[in-house]
Amino acid sequence: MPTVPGTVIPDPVSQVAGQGEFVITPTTGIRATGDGLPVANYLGELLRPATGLPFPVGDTGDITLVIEAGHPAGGYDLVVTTTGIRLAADDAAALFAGAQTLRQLLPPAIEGRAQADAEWVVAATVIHDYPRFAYRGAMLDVARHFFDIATVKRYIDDIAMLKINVLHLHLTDDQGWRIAIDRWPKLTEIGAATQVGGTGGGFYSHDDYRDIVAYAASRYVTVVPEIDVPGHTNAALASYPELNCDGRSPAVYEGIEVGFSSLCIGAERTYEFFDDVITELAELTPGPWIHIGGDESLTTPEADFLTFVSRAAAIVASHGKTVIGWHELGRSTRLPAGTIGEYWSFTTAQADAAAHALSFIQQGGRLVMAPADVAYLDMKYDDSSTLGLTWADGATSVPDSYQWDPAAILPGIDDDQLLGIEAALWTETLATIADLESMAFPRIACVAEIAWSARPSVPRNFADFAPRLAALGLRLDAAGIGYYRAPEVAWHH
Ligand code: IFG
Repeated sequence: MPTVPGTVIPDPVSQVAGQGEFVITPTTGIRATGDGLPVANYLGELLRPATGLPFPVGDTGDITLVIEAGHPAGGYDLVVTTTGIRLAADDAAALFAGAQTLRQLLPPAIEGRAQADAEWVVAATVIHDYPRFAYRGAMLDVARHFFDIATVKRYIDDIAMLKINVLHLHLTDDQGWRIAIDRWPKLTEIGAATQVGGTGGGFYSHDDYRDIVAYAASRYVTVVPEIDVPGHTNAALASYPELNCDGRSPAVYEGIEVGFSSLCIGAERTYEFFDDVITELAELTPGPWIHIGGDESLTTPEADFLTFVSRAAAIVASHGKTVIGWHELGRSTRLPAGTIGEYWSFTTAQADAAAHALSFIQQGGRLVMAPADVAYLDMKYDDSSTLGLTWADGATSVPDSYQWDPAAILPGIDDDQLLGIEAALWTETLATIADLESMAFPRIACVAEIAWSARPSVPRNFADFAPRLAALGLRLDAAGIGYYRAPEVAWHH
C-alpha cells in the first residue's frame, strides 16, 4: 500500500508535495561524511531488510545526508525529487530525526525485517521541520517489573521512530533496585532479587547499563536515570539495615502500594550512601540530567523531607549533573539553580501541584510536563483493558492522550518555562514487551506529536489525527510492534 502523503507522525512544521516520485533501485546509495555517517549507516540498516537492496554508504549516492548550519535547533530540511533525496540538518541528532521522517515516507512494508514486495518509492516532497520542545521523553519503570537489555533496546527503537529523544529509566523503587552500585552490593543482591508479584527480578551491571546508554546514544536518545528518594526506597531499606532509622530492615516488597517507605533523614550514613550512589551513577551517565524522584514521601516529616531534598540535590549538582525531580521537590526553596521539575498532576492541577511546579521556575529551572491523566501510559484505555491502573482520573483513551497541551495547564507556564514533556510507563501491571507496547502504542504517538509538532492555534481535535494513527498502524503491523486497536481509530485492517 503506497504511503498516504501527509501521514508523518509527529506532523512536520511544513510539508509541500512535489511532482513525481523518487524510485529506489539496486544502485541507490546513501552519501554522507563526518557526523552524518552514523545516520547514513543507520538508515542503510533500516532500509536493506525489506527491500533486499544494498544501499551502499559512502561518498556517492542519490540519497544525500548533509550536516550544515542554517536550520532551527533540532530541525532538518528534507527534499525529495525524482532524481534524489537531500536531508540536511545542523547536527547528527537532527539528521536522525529527519531520517525518521524519510522512513515514514516509504511504504509501511519497509518496517518488516523480511524481504517484501512493494513499490519502493518516495513521493516528491519538500519538508521543513523542527521540534517545539528539546526534551521529548519516555519514562520506563524497570523497578516494579524488571526488563532485560533487549527489551529496553527495543523500547528505545520504538520511541526513536517517533522522534522521542529522552529515555527516563525509573531504576529504583520499593519493589526493586535495578542498577548495581559497587560500594553497596546488597542493593542488587537483596534489593533486585524480586519484583511485583514475587516472580522474577534482576538488575543492570555497570556494563549492562553502559550497553543501554550506548544503544540509546546510537539512536540519539539521552538516558535520564532516576534514583527515587527519600520515598519509594523499600528495596534499599530491605538491603541495608543501617539505612533504616531503627537499624532494622523491612522485608522485600512485592505489592503495589506506595508512600510507605523513607530513608532515615537524620542519619549521616544516608548521605554517604546517596553520594556513593550518585558518584557511580554520574560516571555512567553522559547525559546532563540525574532524576532523584521525590514523589510520595508520605511517611517523611516535612522538615525532614526539605532537609533531605536540598542535601540530595546538592550532592547531584556536586557531581556536575542537573537535577530533575517530581514536582513535590518544589516544596524546597533550596534547590540548585536550574533544577528541573517533572509535573505529574493532572491537566487540571490537583492540590498544591501548581505551587510546587512554579517553585522550580522561581529557582531558575524549567518543567517537564507528564500530566498523569493524559500522559501516563499505564492507565487503562477503557473498561476492556485488562492491564493498567485507573487512579489518574479514570481510564485514558487515545483521544485523551491527544487532546491536551502542556502550555495550557499551569498559569504563567508557557513554552519558555517548559523543557519538554514525557510519557510515563509505570509497570505495576506490565511484565512483558507485549504488555509495554500494547499500553504505549498508540497513545505514545499522541504524546510524541505534542512534544515535537507546532502548538496548534486551536485545541487539538483527535478526528484530525486519527487518520494518521491509522496509517501508523500499518507501520506498526509491519514492524511487529504491538498496539491497542482503539475503537476511535478507523484502522486499515
Ligand atoms: N504514581 C507513582 C508511581 C507509580 C504510578 C502508577 C509517580 C511520580 C503512580 N509516582 O507517578 O510510582 O506508582 O501510575
